[in-house]
Amino acid sequence: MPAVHVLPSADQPSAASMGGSGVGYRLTEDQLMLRDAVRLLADERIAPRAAEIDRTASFPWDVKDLLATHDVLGLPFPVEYGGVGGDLLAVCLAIEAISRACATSGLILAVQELGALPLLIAGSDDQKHRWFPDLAAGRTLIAFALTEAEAGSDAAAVRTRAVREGDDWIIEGTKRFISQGDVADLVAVFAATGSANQRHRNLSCFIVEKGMPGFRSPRVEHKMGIRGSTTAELAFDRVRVPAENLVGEEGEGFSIAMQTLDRSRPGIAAQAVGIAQGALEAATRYARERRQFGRPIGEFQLIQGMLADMDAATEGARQLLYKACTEIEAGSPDAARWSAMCKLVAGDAAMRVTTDAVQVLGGYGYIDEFPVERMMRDAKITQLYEGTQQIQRLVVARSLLGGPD
Ligand code: COS
Repeated sequence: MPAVHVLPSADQPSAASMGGSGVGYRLTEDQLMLRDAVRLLADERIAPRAAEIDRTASFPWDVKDLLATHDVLGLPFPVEYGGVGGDLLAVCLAIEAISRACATSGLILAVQELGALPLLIAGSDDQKHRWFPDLAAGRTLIAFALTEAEAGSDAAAVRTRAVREGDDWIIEGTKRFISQGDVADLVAVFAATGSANQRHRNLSCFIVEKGMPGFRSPRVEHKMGIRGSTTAELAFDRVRVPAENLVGEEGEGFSIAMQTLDRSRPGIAAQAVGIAQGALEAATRYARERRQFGRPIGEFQLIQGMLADMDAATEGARQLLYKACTEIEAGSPDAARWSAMCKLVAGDAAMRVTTDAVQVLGGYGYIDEFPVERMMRDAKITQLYEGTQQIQRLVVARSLLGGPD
């Protein structure tokens, strides 16, 4: 037997780059049942609405109610606050199953989780009792407002300010690109409470409630994809927020936002995997039925090769996503890397797979008689929001190399 050559420790791959903690996953009975039930619900009730939701670009309140009625919106919330107590993998299985039919609808659950995460991470027991039962039941919606016109990738550059006045905070500023910001009842808002040179200790997180004087949504963006999911600008004109709406400690906002993204990016990866799966299935169906040169185009090797690559890319992204959820749920110290990696791989897979699906359908792929052009438009956002793919690479590289560059 040849001697095993041991590399000097500095040259050895880290545990992180060798599969993490070694925690494996196997979907539990409950998770399999959840996945299948949500898939059926999506096939029967959401898929028939998807094209119309896209065409009208209006928020699908009926789908929100459907997800609420079937307890899907309760998944991210603990049982003691009226939720279902699903783990991260369960939430992602549901987002994937819904997004396979309609990416806009999958985002309803993803945003409900995203908006609630600051409270889940740093909220007090009182805050959870106050807001979670309604959120878990889907009676209310919550959004997450970090991004501003000048603070996108550079999340610490937030200019919205909150100033203490007696027992209240006064919030002034504008947020941009806030998913479901105009339809939400609550918004987790990140505002500067310190000085700019404190940078990562400068932000604090507040829950702003719909109807608070001075809080409004002046406009909704016109978008390429996820058209039924409203993307709002939010304006805060001296909005008075009581001190009990501060989430966590003053100055803790940046850390809360980063921890939130560690758990929410897998939700976007799940949306991407669902979109890719939907496109793969549509392209496969078409390849079986469409006849050219006297036979189904699925009999041509060039089409077979595309379908095989699409399947492999989708499954690869799915397996990384499930593994990432398991690592993050197990408390991996490398959660940021797992989260960034799964969104990076799944977002790119969704873009490639949906683009190839359009190619398999040829001219029919380019018109709205078939769903793949919508899926291709929807896929693009998964490479952009909750951190661009460039930011995901930066997070992974920092984990490998250590510290900011
Ligand atoms: N969890 C907890 N803390 C974290 C963290 C994480 N995942 N990532 C960073 N931090 C902490 C760091 O430990 C550091 O703390 P100290 O000051 O105590 O050392 C601090 O936060 C600053 O970290 P860093 O220097 O890495 O911050 P940067 O300003 O360089 O920003 C990126 C880091 C780029 C990763 C961050 O700004 C980011 O994620 N940007 C994208 C934002 C985004 O996704 N926006 C989409 C809209 S929100 S839906």
